[in-house]
Amino acid sequence: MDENLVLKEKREIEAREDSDKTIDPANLEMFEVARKAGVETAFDRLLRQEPKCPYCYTGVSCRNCAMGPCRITARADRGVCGATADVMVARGLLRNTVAGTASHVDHARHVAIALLQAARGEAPYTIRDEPKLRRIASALGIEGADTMPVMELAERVALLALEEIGAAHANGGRWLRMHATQERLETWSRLGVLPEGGMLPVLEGMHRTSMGNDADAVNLILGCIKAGIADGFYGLHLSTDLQDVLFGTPKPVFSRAGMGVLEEEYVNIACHGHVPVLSEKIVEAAEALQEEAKKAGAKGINVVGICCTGNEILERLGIPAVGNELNSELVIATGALDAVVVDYQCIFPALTEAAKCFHTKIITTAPIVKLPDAEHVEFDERRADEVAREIVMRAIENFRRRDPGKVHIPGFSTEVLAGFSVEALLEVLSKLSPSDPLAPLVDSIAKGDVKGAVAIVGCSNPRVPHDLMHVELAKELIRRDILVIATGCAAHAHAKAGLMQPAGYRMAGSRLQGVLKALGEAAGLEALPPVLHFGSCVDNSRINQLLKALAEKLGVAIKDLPVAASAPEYNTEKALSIGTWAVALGVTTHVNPLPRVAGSQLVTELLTDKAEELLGAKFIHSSDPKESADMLEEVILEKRRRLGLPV
Ligand code: BF8
Repeated sequence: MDENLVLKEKREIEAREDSDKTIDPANLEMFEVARKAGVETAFDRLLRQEPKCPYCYTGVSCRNCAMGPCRITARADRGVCGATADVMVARGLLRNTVAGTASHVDHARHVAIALLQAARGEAPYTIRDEPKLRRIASALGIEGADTMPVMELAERVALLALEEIGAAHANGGRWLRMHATQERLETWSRLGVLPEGGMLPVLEGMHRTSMGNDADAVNLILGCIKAGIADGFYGLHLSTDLQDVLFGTPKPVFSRAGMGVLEEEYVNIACHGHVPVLSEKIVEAAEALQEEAKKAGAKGINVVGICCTGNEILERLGIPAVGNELNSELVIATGALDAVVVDYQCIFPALTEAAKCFHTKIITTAPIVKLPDAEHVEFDERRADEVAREIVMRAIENFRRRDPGKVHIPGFSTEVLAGFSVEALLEVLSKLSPSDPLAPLVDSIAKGDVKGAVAIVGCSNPRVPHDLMHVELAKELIRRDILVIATGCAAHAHAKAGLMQPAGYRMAGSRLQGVLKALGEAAGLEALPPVLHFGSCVDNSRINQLLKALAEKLGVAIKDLPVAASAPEYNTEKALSIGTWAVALGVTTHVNPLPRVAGSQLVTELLTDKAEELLGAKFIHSSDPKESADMLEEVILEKRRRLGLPV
């Protein structure tokens, strides 16, 4: 137990003025508006949680059975069952990790079912990227992948996906083998952490952490790694693969980011959550119902995106991004949103409270995500068009109830270039080197013009000044000629800060600037942005796709590449499982705030030291952007030294 950590954080949080809580100028402007309207936000509620429970903070508490709840104190070095601090910390971490894996695997399952229904003509979706479907089918070993009628092939792929997700026994793990390198498969097999399928590590993780089971902290952490790997391949990769097949593989697309994308004279609908199966249909329905909006007195319909479903419709359709998770309540306080349509994950229960102060309707759609005081319109892929139409019509009707006197839209929005799938990136690179697209990137890395790359990913968290770590860390890294790739709420932060527009290349170091300019000009742009928008959180799969291609091209393991990752404002369990996957891949990963492991020296050492021996990567932590950049740069320089590259 470390009360000092808890009290230090309390002091820091309580000392913050509004201007210390966020670097997003729109959020800052909205704090005042929200207060006047009586809207409370996560920033306010956080204060009432201080000081945090020191036992939970450091992971030395357990409520898994009814002999407790227990905690480790000066006079109790074990829980009632005998669990030690190490066991409580490891068990808690595994429970969090499997919850993250469960979220992504369930998302993937949802998309696989939509594909299956589309293939059988039961749901109104088409196959927008047939070549990708055929490539995936072929990599999965489906015979006749090149010639089979497209819907028959889609059905085969969807059924195989569902089988792989639910696999209860080792079945070959075709999705895993399609996307993992041979070296990693061997490493994971040696450690006994190869997951059988998507669901089993979750089931097993819940089982082994229940009372009277696994009490070996090292073994429990291996369970975390297994769950992380399951998330990466059966959650993230599977979702991205099938979403690209159904909705198209992203290509570079210009749009705007920030609260200023709301339009006062339009019906504003925000899509919030994660799965494009719903949000794509909302965009289509909004397009079809523009005239209805005009009849209601609006100029038309303006769909915007929040969080990851926002990233999905931004990267494929160029829909503007209104903000990330910590913008979601304050966006409602603009009074300009006629509906917020949510599916699942990262939806604050408090949204309905904020909405009560305005006319805004919160519309839930998933049977597993209902909010008291929200309207529920259940989404069913088979009736997707009908449901989307009904939701959009409700938003249009609600526009009539909007109180213009309560509308306050901050004027901030920035240009963003999104849509960097690996396929799109290779297309840009092929302009410079048609026969060997990766060559220009590899050459730039070898020479040191691009020193390396860092993926900045994950959430926002009011414990950390909003967007500050994402943006300041990215600025530090690009200044040092390190390319940044971003997804999730991090990508929203970078977009709002202008780091995802071509003109942003000037913020990079001179050598990286040269590369961004050369690549950008080849693509008909002023330059490539210094931070590339790789999509939503499930699109972290695209980062592995790129790393695998680079590792295979260079004939080295991913763990030897000059790359690293960071989730500098993480909050969700999903971020934990993704981070664990990254370390399992061999990518050293920076996290902030500190995960709840400080109460166990054994677990802390495993994650921050011993993992390197086992996997070639580890977790690192710092809450300071400059220090974090130093640590990440050192990881990259060390890899360069080992590869014999100039540093
Ligand atoms: O899946 S980054 S707060 S929105 S968990 Fe959630 Fe975190 Fe945002 Fe996307 Ni990812």
